[in-house]
Amino acid sequence: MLDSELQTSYMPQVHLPEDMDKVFEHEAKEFVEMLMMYNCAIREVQTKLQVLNDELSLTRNRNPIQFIKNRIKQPESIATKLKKKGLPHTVKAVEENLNDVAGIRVICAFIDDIYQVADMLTAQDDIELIKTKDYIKNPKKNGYRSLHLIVEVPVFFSDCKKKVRVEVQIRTIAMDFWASLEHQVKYKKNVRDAENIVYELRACADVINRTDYHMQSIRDRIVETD
Ligand code: 0O2
Repeated sequence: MLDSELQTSYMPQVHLPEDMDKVFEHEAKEFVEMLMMYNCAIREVQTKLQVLNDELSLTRNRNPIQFIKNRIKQPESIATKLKKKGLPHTVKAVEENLNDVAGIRVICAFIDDIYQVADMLTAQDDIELIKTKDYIKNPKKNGYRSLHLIVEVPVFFSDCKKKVRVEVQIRTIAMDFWASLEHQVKYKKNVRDAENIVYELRACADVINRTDYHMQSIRDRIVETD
């Protein structure tokens, strides 16, 4: 059983299953330490983003980032993903194969802010860009749009330094609004009229995309007159 001291009071959003040591092959303690490490990596990347936003707010009177959300993948979801990929339920398998245990979502007002934030973050010399998936330039069939970056950030502990992966999803407010509703359809069973809902969501995604670009062009005209 897990030592109660290991219960993640510093990670209140993580729900540890009762049978952690069964689920994670007797590595429950190491698993909680791993979650702590991902939690630290989230804090590091989130601070970097907040610093960039503060600086731009002061120097250019602009706030490219509207708000930031973060989440640690729940142990059950980690176990499900490992099973799906045919991998053992071990800390090593998680660290080597899962990119999204630590997740940060950055919400911007305009599409060009998304790319500016991504460029500024990945230009930092302690951030290593591992992978980019640009679902804005190449939207998914269902209409999903977002820029995904997998980055590695060094986290310094008392006796070692570890490079930790974080998935950063950057999208507009409208794209986020769309993705939240679509996520509900995806994970809810027996949704009535699902086929039409999928079709209508696809249409909404196109409207949102046109509106995002239109809003940006209006913003540009306003800025030009400054
Ligand atoms: P949750 O519940 O949000 O954590 P990979 O093995 O990493 O290459 P993966 O995980 O499919 O493959 O990567 P991808 O495509 O970058 O998607 C990662 C995350 O993006 C998903 O995590 C979702 O959060 C989001 N996402 C991707 N596609 C869609 C989509 O069509 N609709 C919505 N609403 N979100 C999407 P999870 O683990 O699937 O889910």
